[in-house]
Amino acid sequence: MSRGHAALAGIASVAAALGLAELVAGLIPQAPSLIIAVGDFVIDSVPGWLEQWAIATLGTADKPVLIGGILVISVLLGAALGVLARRWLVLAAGGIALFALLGVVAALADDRNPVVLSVLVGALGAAAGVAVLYTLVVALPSRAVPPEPTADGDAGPTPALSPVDRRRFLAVTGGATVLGVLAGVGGYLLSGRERLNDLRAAIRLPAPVRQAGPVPPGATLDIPGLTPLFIPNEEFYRIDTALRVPVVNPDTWQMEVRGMVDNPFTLTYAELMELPQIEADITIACVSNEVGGDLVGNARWQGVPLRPLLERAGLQEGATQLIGRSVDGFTAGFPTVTALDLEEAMVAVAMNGEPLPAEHGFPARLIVPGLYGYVSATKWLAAIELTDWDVDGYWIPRGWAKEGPVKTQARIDVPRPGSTIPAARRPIAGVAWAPTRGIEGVEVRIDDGPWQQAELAESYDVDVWRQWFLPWDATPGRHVIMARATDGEGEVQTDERTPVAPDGASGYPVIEVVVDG
Ligand SMILES: Nc1nc2c(c(=O)[nH]1)N[C@H]1C(S)=C(S)[C@@H](COP(=O)(O)O)O[C@H]1N2
Ligand SMILES: [Mo]
Repeated sequence: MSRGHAALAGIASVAAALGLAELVAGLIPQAPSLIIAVGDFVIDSVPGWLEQWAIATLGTADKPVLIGGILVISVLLGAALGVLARRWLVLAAGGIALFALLGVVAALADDRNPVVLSVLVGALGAAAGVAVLYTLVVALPSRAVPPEPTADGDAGPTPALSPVDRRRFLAVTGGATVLGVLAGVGGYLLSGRERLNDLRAAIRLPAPVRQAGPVPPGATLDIPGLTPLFIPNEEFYRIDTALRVPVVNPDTWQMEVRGMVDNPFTLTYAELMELPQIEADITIACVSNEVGGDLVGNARWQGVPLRPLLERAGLQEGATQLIGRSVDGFTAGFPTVTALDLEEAMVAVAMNGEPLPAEHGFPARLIVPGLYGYVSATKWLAAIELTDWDVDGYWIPRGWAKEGPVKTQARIDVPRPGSTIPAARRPIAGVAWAPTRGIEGVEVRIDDGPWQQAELAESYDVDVWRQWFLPWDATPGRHVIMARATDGEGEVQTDERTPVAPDGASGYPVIEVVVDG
């Protein structure tokens, strides 16, 4: 058998192994996906700066890239094992078993994965892989007539394939590969998302005791290309360390309030939904958002305010930090006083009028105005823990600041940075945010001209970003446009350029456009 054929056989074996493992993982609710397990293991093992670099350069594509990388390595490994199998089938079979074992070890590193099911998934995958490899490398070719020895006496490790057998070999190889891929995709789709959407659709949100807004008509500007006041859920930025979105069943979900409190308690989803809820429009932002970036968004959130929950728990002396703990182990902590001071700080259950989407933390998450998400916005919330200030959330030992207040920022949306536009009278427009402080003014500077006051859309809530625009007679040539915001306390945003680490990017947004003559 040629090297090429052997490599194909190896790839088909790995496809069968991964496919069956993913299918089993999708069919049995608690069984882990080994691919996801390896990915999670990688995320947990890489240094913080590398993880942050991946988020910064790849954005939301970081997860597909990681999974893609794992698959590419698997295919290469499969090809190598196929070639190896020509002479040393047992060794190659051992390689497949080791490959599966690696996945099982990664799965067991996460103690949410049941041991028996993890081993089962790995064993079935390995068995499928070895079976396909044996069939293709041994069973099929052995029916072929052994070839005449060549001049140098080397007949090859396994017999060459006759034309008929070659066709049969390619059919079986292709079939195994296609079946493996289909099983893998099927398993991924079966992994609980569909069922979750049915559960979400059945939820009826209670009417809030305090409503957000109302949003005055003047709060939105009608300028093509300008970011809307509310970002639809499907378009809302998403940042988290979760490779597979946690699928949390609201019927079994519970949230604990515990730690340095006199009366720790637990709430079921039904109990949480019976508590008085508020609604609030809040702009949230990621500390990894570059100046001019889009890891920021505004939504209407609904949920149970934190303060009454903390009062019920009874804060102990020294409980200076509130830590949100996710079902996946992620943690984020911020000063307890923030939760007591801000009426809008909440355990959110809804986003823009519907139960939280799975990607944004279903069934419940924390939302705190004015704090970056990495210290506050824990999704898939499992517990609220009251601690002293010494306990650190997930990102703190990875090089990020302990406190994460959102920096005042403006962004230029129109004209598109780097675009070429016709010479005409047209608006320069964007959004600016300083949650909890509000935006009082935005100024724009074109080339070396003076700072000009932009027109602001009407403000109705300090926690919500504000749209702004400046009419501009665009003259032919290349232009540099910058902007800066002033918050509700009269503080102009700093022009000092800092990177996103450790506490958020600062500096004026600057864009360049070319105006056609
Ligand atoms: N469980 C969990 N919650 C999390 C995170 C995470 O990695 N895991 N990331 C946080 C960060 S860094 C941000 S910026 C916000 C983003 O929320 P969004 O994805 O709904 O926009 O979620 C926060 N909550
Ligand atoms: Mo973030």
